[in-house]
Amino acid sequence: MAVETRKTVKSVCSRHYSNKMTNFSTFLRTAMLYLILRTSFVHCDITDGNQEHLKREHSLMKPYHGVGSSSSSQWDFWGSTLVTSSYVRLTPDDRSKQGSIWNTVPVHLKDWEMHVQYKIHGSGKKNLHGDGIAIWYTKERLHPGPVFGNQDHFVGLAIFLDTFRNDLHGMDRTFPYISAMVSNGSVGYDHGKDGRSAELGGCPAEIRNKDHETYLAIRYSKGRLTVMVDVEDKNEWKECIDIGGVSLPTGYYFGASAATGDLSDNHDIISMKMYQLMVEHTAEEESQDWTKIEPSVNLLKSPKDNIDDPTGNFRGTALTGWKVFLLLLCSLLGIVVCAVVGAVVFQKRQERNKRFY
Ligand SMILES: [Ca+2]
Repeated sequence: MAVETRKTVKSVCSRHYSNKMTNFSTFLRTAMLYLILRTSFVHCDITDGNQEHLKREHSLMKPYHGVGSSSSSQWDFWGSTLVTSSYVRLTPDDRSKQGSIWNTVPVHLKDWEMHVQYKIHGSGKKNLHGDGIAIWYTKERLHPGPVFGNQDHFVGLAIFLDTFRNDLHGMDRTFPYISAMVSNGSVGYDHGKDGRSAELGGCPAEIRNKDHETYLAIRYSKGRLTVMVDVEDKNEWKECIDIGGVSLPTGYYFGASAATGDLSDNHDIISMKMYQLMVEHTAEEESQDWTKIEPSVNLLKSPKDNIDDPTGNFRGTALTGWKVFLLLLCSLLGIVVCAVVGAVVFQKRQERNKRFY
């Protein structure tokens, strides 16, 4: 079985914490280094000794042999989608297009990480392009509709790479904007608000018209949903969304869709690579029927609550460590600031006293 090393979960951990130490004094660096290593090890310990396996039946890769062309194909496509040997174009840079591509094999993994390489590009100037791409893990597949080319009131998980601002009142955030939504079908996507009323979290990201590769990683493990982006050509992940208390079943399908309206872009998927995360579960969790789980999010569940909860204990521990680290960092900064201010005041007084003598 093939194992890809470029962006494993382990590297997510090390990259994520690797650039936190710039612009500090040597003293702070030493203290921080200890703390950073300590907290990042808490995260990385989880996958140490395990392997992250590429699952080919859930992955879409160049040159996309057999995609959609036979009954045994593992990917179907619909609408304006064009499959070439180097990219899957969900929509061209034309108005009112919709396209999607869907894995035909349901996912029976409890813990997984999906890496999506994509490219959004077009001739439209700033703010004159749209609408974006959505990545799906849903109960149903190939149901065209108004949400980035897919059905509304979907059941499952959606990650939106929204390139067009619909909500002119929501000027507190910049676009393109990446957000996540989990639904059991009862909640609709609010286009007018760019999905803000139901979003679980998000981040702005400059994902359009880049000369370099752009990536998105979606990780679901033990009730925790993490979304990372790599769009700055630094070959490192940046955290976008990280929330606990998320319930997603097995047996759903991965897909990607895109849509254009009056404004447009080329929305290309270069690859979707699915990795199995080797994570241990309790006997009770193993005996549960994971296909019966209803997609939901327990927003009231704090990381602290997860410590005794088998659905998220390791992340709870890590976050507690992270809090301790932040607290210590703030204390250190406070001491340094007080020392500097004190020294300056003392020096000024000395100078003033000298003048009197
Ligand atoms: Ca939008």
